Amino acid sequence: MSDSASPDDDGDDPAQGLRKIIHVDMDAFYASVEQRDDLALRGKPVAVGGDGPRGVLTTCSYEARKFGCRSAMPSATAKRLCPGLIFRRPRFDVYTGVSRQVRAIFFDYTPLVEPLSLDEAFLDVTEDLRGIGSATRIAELIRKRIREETGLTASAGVSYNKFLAKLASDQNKPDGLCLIRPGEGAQFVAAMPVRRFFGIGPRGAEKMAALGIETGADLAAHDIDFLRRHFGSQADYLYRAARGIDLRRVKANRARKSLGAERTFDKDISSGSALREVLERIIAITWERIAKAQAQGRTVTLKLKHADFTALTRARSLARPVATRDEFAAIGHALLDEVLPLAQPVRLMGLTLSQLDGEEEAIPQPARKTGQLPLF
Ligand code: TTP
Ligand code: MG
Repeated sequence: MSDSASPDDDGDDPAQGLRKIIHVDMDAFYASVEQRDDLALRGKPVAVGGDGPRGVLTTCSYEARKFGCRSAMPSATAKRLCPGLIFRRPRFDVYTGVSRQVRAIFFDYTPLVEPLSLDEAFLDVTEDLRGIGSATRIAELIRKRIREETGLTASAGVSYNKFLAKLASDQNKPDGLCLIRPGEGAQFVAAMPVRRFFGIGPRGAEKMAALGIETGADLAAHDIDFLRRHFGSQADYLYRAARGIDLRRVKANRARKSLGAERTFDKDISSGSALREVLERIIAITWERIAKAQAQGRTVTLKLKHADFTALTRARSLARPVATRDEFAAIGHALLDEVLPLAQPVRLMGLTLSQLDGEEEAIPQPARKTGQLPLF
């Protein structure tokens, strides 16, 4: 679900032409959990999300995808495409539990695990903990254990870098595995539509299409100057990606950047008192998450989205972490007071705590072997 995130290039490993990387991604994650837990949903088109007028699908089962239903689609559109679509509310606590179970399985094979979201992660198994040696074999073992221990299916991509492993995990979904061997990357990428590249969102893909770039081969036909002119800081990443090269390391234990919650209203709100009431509920939810994660953060950010989707944010930072729920709530309300009265009604409000400290925990990197061809 993180395809819109811009991949950062920091921390390149210069020796990392060839690693053994697995990308694991659960199939129709939220919807599969709902089907697992309710027999009546098995084999049926299922959507997870609100079915109200403002609802959108977080995801839907593969049965629903046959009708054209997709993640992030308005529920009204999905119902039109698939009149028999069954809606379920998301149960994040259950998904988080499954995510923990799956991560525990990963850690049996390598400490180098980089989660991208609840349902996907990169694993560097160049030197796996069990001495198995074959990344493909490890991927199959992991998929089998996920099936046995959670009752759910996952797809895996195996390759020599992150970019290719992620493309590969999508290739044979659901319940599939795909291996891109050393030497096969450039060819695999050449045929691939650029919209499937990690870091290229729908808008990026549109921009490329306007430049006549539809596939990896089209992208590879342009030199670095052209890419810099049109894609700025993404140019180096794209230049390499088009050639199946990716130097980014798997970053274990990436520190969480923020914790928060937001609400989209059924009807736009413009009254200050109504907003204060909603803010109270958001504070309660956010603080519960903060307490559970034992997170400490110094910056509180309030976000409002207007009916026309323009956003308004206000932030306040302390010199030390926010200490108590009361302090957190007071800052939240002070930020809201700053933007009242509203110039136009809002459809969404969110509150986050960021600048989190105390979550980093160094994991030693394995010794790097250079010049050695990995066994896939
Ligand atoms: P994805 O891995 O993108 O999707 P998926 O697991 O549902 O389906 P696939 O088989 O194609 O991998 O996202 C994982 C979960 O994240 C998904 O089940 C629901 C959630 N999600 C959202 O809440 N909003 C979104 O826009 C997307 C894409 C996902
Ligand atoms: Mg998934």
